[in-house]
Amino acid sequence: MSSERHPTLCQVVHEVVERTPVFDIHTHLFDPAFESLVSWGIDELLTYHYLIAESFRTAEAPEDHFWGLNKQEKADWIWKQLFLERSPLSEACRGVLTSLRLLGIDAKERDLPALRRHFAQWTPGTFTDRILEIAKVRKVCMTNLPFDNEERAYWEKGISRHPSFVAALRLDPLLLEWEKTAGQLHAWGYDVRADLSGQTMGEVRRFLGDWCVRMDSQYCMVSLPPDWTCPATNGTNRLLTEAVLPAAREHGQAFAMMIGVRRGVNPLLRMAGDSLAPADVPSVEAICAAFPENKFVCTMLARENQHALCVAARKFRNLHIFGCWWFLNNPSLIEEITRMRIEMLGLGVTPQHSDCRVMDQLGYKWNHSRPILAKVLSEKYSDLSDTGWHVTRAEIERDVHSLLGGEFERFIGRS
Ligand code: HDL
Ligand code: ZN
Repeated sequence: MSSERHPTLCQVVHEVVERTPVFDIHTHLFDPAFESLVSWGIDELLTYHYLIAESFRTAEAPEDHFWGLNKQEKADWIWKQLFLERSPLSEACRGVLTSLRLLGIDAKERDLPALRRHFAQWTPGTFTDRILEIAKVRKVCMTNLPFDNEERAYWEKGISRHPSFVAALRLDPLLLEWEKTAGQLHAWGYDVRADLSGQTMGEVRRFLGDWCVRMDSQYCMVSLPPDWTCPATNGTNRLLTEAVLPAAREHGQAFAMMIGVRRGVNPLLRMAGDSLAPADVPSVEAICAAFPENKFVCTMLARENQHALCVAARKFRNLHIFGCWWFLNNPSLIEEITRMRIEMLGLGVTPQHSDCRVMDQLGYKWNHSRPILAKVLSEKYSDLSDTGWHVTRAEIERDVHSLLGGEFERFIGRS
């Protein structure tokens, strides 16, 4: 492999990637100020929906008893099914153990009650600062839903924000469940109608402006199903093109589209029951072409869409692609996708985000992804050296900062 021809270069690349602080551009984590919404600790780690899906495969009709258990009982069962009765080889299982190791917690005794006792040393606030330090994460972007009553209450009362947490305005209820959401907006004083008539579009723009300002949101975002197409004359696309995109231009918001989820293919798994399907990349190209003044950020869930999405990003400078999302966040696929993206887009991409739901996961998700990025970059810099072009450490540091959130900040106008 070409990196073997330049071992020193390879060592420098790995060192720089390991130590460069990252902007994690999409997570489901909350600033500790959102108290009741903060998820951390071993029982939250073990009841992550990825592990619920995996543990359900190990027993007959587990849903009959699992959903009736409390959080600790659920974690006990998952620990037994996935860690004690069989080796925890999956990426999500490995992640639990990496997170514990990075926190200095030794799991080799396999004693879950003893593991729990370690977490008593922290509060949500001190744990947050410790995990940000361990994971070398300089900024965490949350997923923020003004439509969620519990979260909205924190925004409306006003909170003292943690400096490392920023907000993104999530719009799934507005774009995908308008009939229900119209009632919420109307109750909040926005003159909107379920049939989108009257002042609806202007009032939705006013709602979006109010929340972009209140949250100081980095960008607006939506998760779209695989059958989403553009152009189209449905309610989703009318709200998107007549309200969301104009508001995004007015308030300097990029618009992030996460495309390919099929919700609830197995309802028995509840949040763990979502799947995927290949989506329509020409629709991404069409919306970028139709709205050249808007900035689009995009990730797609199907492995089959990744090459075409790279080509789309080559065609439209107002399109920035990111992440190995969800079912793609596995070492074999991260390496394949990252290598393809750098070969086709150079440094104009954000290779990874964590999608963490549990604060502890920042440790493992970045600890697992960094070496893969370093491996691919080492190869590419070695190939560059073979042409006689030798990069300096400072140039490597510049490039890695760019890939770990710096280019994204430039793209969204927040650098
Ligand atoms: O819609 C999304 O943002 C997805 O990331 C879902 O939250 C999904 O459940 C998830 O957690 N993926 O990692
Ligand atoms: Zn997510």
